[in-house]
Amino acid sequence: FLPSPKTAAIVGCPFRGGQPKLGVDKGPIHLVEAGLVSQLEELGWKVQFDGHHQFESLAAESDPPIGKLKNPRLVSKVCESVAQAVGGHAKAGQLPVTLGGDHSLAMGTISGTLDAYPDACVVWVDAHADINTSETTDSGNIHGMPVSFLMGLGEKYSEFSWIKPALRTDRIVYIGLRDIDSGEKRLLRENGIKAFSMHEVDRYGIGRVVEMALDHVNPKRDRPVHLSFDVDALDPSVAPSTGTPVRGGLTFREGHYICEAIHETGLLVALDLMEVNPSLADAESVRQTVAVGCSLVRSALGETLL
Ligand code: B3U
Ligand code: MN
Ligand code: MN
Repeated sequence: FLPSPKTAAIVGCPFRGGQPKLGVDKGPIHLVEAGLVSQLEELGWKVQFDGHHQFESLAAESDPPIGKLKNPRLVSKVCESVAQAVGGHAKAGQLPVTLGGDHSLAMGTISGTLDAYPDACVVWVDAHADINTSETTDSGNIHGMPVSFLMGLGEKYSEFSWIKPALRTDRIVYIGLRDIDSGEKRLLRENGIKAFSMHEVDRYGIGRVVEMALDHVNPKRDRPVHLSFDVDALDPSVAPSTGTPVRGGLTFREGHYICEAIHETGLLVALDLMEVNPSLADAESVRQTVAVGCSLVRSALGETLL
């Protein structure tokens, strides 16, 4: 789908409004400072990066909860601007690589991708399903809800009216799940949404899981793919610096394998790397998590082992 020479556009999103922990807004800064831009250039990509997005001007004077939703106006405005950035890069034939920041940003990135490529499918790699609605959420944190907004599930709020419910339930597949709220389990079941939890990764191995996942959302391998990778999909021993680590996650290789296999399809049109939080854990854990984040992006953009 992408013209040559291939250009990646880094969309740095220092944003934490979708969850309560400090520091996740520093994730993109650390990923770029670790050398991500030059690493991608070494893989043969042209890389466009004109600094991280600034969201300060989007803060409302007052942003009280709407129902259970926390920071709703800010999250909505930020995601709307991210949707425009990602959609613009995609329409210009570039590969947007969005660095989070918390995963509420995917409301923006996937909206942008579907605007440019209405036929795209989503591979969502995460410990969590992020499909709570304003009714099912316990935490009120919008990073646990982007998928429901993209699908138009749950109550509609005028503050989020820019979001088109453009994501079909059969155009997303999950890999790595292991911490799903009961309301989310019901939503997945009732909407027939395909998910490969860690149980399926154990049973079939990551190779077959990725193949089955793509068979579901992309049977003819002709649809553009948006890969939304939450670093907490990885086991906390591999990626400790993240807001909601859950044990029993993907190994280093399983995480990279997903990225490599999606690169091999030649169908990747957008990538998110979310929830790297350099303020959590010790310096060595932060270095390790940032390094893993960079290497996941490199794998998705074509780095091979041989
Ligand atoms: N499902 C919970 C927890 C959670 C979701 N995403 C993350 N944590 N990172 C919630 O808050 O909705
Ligand atoms: Mn997530
Ligand atoms: Mn997660």
